[in-house]
Formats: sequence, C-alpha cells, structure tokens
Amino acid sequence: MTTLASLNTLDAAAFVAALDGIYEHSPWIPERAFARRPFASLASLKLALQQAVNEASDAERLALLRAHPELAGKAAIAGELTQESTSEQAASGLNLCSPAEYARLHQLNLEYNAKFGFPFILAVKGPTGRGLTRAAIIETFARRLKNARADELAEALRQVHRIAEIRLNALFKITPELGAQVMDWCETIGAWSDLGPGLTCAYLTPAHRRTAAQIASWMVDAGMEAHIDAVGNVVGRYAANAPIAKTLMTGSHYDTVRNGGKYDGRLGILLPIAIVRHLHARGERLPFHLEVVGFAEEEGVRFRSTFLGSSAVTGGFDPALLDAVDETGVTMRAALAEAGHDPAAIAPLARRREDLLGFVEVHIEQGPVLLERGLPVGVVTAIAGSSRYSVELAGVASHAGTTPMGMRRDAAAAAAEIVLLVEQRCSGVASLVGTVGQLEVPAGSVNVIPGACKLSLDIRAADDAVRLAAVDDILAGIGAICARRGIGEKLWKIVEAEAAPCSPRLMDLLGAALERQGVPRFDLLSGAGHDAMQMAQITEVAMLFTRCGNGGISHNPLETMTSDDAELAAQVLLDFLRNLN
Ligand code: HGY
Ligand code: MN
Ligand code: MN
Repeated sequence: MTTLASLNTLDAAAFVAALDGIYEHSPWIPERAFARRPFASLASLKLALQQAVNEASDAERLALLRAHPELAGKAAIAGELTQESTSEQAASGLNLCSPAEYARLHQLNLEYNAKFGFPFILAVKGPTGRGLTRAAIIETFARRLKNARADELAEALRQVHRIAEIRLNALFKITPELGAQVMDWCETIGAWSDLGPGLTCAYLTPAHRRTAAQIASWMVDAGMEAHIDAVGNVVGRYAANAPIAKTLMTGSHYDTVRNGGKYDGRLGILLPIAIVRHLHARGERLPFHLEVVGFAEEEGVRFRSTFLGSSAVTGGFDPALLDAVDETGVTMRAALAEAGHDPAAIAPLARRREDLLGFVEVHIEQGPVLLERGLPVGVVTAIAGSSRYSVELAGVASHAGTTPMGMRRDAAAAAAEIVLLVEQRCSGVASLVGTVGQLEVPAGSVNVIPGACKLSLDIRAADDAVRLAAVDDILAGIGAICARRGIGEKLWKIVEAEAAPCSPRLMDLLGAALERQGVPRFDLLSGAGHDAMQMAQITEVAMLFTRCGNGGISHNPLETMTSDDAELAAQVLLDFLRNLN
C-alpha cells in the first residue's frame, strides 16, 4: 500500500511509477514534483504536483488537457480508456447513456473541441467523490461551453487537479470522513427551502425552523447540549472538563439569500459539529468550553435586517426591529411568537466579553481568490465594512405613447442613471465595491411610464473612510439626478457595519494550524460580510476560508466546494482547537 512515508523514500523512477495514472498520460508531472520531497502531508504533495503544472509551458499544459479522453466519447465507446477513466466515467453512469444522452454529449464534444481545441474535462466523481449524475454532467458541459477560452482553460486545469486529488485518495486509501459528513449534512438541509427551485431559507419560515431543529439534533448526536434560543439561534455546547473554563465560540448563519448556495453559512456550523462528534467519540474534551452557534439570521432577506442572530449574542439586538414587517405584512414580533419565542428573552442572550476566548468562523470564500491560487484554505485578515440603503424614487406614471420624451418624469430612467453612477464611482478603487441588487418598478405596465421605482444600495470597502466617501458621493449624485429629472427620492439606511479586523493572535494560531497540515499560509480580505464582524464587538475573531469552486461564484445555486477541502478545513480547525490554551 502506498503511504506518504514510502513515497518519500522512493527514488525518482519508483516515485514516478507509484504516481502513474494520477495525471492522465503525464508522467512529467510527478517527475518534476519529485524535487520537492519530502512531503509533510498529502496536501503538500497535491500542491507540489499542481506547482509542476503551473511552472510548465503553455504547450505542456495544453498537452496535459489533450491527454484526457472525451466524456462518453469515441475512446469510451471503443473501450480504450485508462482504468481510472473507465471506473470514473462508469461511477457516473456515463457508460449507460440513453441514445439521446449520447447524441447530446456527442454534439457537446464536437462544439467544445471546435471552440477550445481540447476535450471537456470534468471530475465526474464530483464534490464528494461519489459521482455526479449524467444530468449534472451534461448541464455543466453545456454551461462551461459558454466560457471564454482563458476561463475555460483555467477551469479545465482545476478539474484535472480535482481528478488527481480523487485518484490520490484512492491510491492512499483515504476517505475525507469529516469533510464528506459535512457535505452530506449541507446537502440534507440544502433541500429544505421556502420556495423552489433552489435554496431560500429566510428567517423563521417553516424551512428555517425545520433546519434549526435538524442542526440541534445533529449537535445532540455529536455529544453536545443543544437548544434554540429566543431569537432562533441554535446553540450547541461541548463543555470542558473544568466547569470554570472560558468559552471559545464558533459558528455561522443558517439562513440563506434567495436561491442561494448550500455552503454559505452552513459550512461554518456543521464543520465544528463534525469535529465535536470526532472528539466525543474519543472521549476527548478541550481545556475550554466550545460553543457552536447556528446564527438564525445574517442575510437580511425577510425583514431587511442583518446579523439578527449574532447581534443578540453581542447584546446589540435592536428591539425596534420587532416591528419590522415582511413582504406579507407579518411583523418580526409575530413571527417570533409563532415560532414560540419570547422577544423579552432576547436581551439576556448577550454574552460577556470576559467569558470568551474568542470567536472563529469557517466560511466558504464566496470569491475566486483561493481558487485562482490553487489553495484549499486561507486566513482572513479583515472583513470589509458595508453600507446598505433602500431607495424609493417617485416620478409620474403616464401614457407611454402620448407623453413626449421631454415631458417625462420617468422613475426607472432615473434609477438606471443611479445604477451606472454606483458602478462608475466604485470602479477602479481598491477593495471598494458597489451593487444595486434590487431594482423594481412596482405594478409596472408595458405602456405606462414608470411613476415609481425601488432599488437597493450595497457599498463596501476594507477601509471605512473609503466606503463612507463613496456613500457620500453616491447619495449626492442621487440627489442631483433626481433634481435634474424632477423625481422625488426617499432613502433610508438599513445597514451600517464597520470593517472588522481579525485578531492577529488568532490569525497566527490559525495560520500555524494550517501550516502543520502542509499548506502554505495565505491571508486574504473578506469582501463578504460575516457574523464574525458582529462578534468582533465583544471578542477577538478569526476566520478560515475554504476554496469556492465554479469560478468562485456564490449567492447562487452554483456555489460549490469539495469534501477534501472541507476535510482540510476541519483538520485545521481541530488542530487549532487542540493547540489553543
Ligand atoms: O452580503 C454578505 O456579504 C453576506 O453574505 N451576508
Ligand atoms: Mn451570504
Ligand atoms: Mn455567509
């Protein structure tokens, strides 16, 4: 059986032979990685093999791609695939395609090869290594056919590395157990949505409450005490042996955006639960209490509040929000009552700074930075601050056919100028981003000039002064656009969150744990907001990011990650916990 220890002792020829087939018909890759021995971990071996490809010539990378067979293509039909490719394609049922599926794949192969000049490559064993469905493969094939060449070449190489990762797991006979468990749990609760298709789990809806109960149940199964608090947070506690110990908190949110991803938030709750289950199975306790919190609401979908769950934990919950109403006119107070919660019990949820050792949040990156560097995990330096506004524009609804262009007070045209103002003001300034995510003509008609238009503003930056200057300019610009167009404007701030720096002490401890797994430490900013920025008000915080696949897309059903990256993140957090004192 191949082990890392044995691999580290082989001579070059035996080393290359031991890794034969990991990269399809490309022995040059292990040949060049050989120089980087000894490998402290499987993660460092994978990175060395990737590095050999990164340092190769374009021609060698293209040859690597062209060494791969088409999916359900001529070689497969002729039975000429390598043993690895044969079993991988069979695991996804590609040897059982219907005539229509064969025809579809044949057509896609023709178009793809004609466009890119290399075969479509996909790790058909997928994020968990157990195999994608034929439908998912064909959907991915058709979607990636639309990519620009540079993007598709990068994605094809990432798929080659994912195939190699899965083959290395088989060679070393290892299963990313914690990671696979977390992926399965994300899949389970990812199927519970307020409205289909896709995943929408808004605050205190039936899907949200079902998810909370399930998370609490997994916490108990893992050996924790668990309860759902007055604001809907699911709180699990894995007590230390010493009753007077301090508490380290970890967790994230389990609500989602509309049609969101399965890992945003949830990863950061389920991964520590899997770790506790691992510790509990060994009878291992930590020198501190570990509290895992599934925060009830971070996205602000139902009541346009954000960080409801974590603000209750920090003592910052704003009772005025209890009178906020959702799209159906239900108040937050009524929603809490319907869920059996008592708003009067929210204030006492506040934790005391002196009881806490810190807060660590694991979260999918939701961007392309780790993906583009071929890194599985990264340490967050700071979380960008954000300002969010609701804007309502009032023009004059009138006949689309009879109203001369110069006499119009078109609220949507004003909104269009505002969208471009936000884009122009936030472009070209480091870490500054601006988005109009909601844009609506209420009760609009094709033949009526929009008399009203609603939109949202989301302005973020790592530096608060940069963000606030942009907000000032944009609000002033909105005023000037509306004045020139004779449009009424109402706007109100719905979120103001300062940038939150992470604790250098906790970052270093997390970075050391990551390096002990054989992965180079890479620090990065979080453009996304997280519960950690709330928790930073009462304790030191740190965040561990995991790689986000599909080009780094998030807040989208295409959000994806792998069980291997989840496994590595779990091993890093476990190591961090065992070395925290
Ligand atoms: O919007 C954010 O950054 C977070 O996903 N709520
Ligand atoms: Mn989110
Ligand atoms: Mn999130």
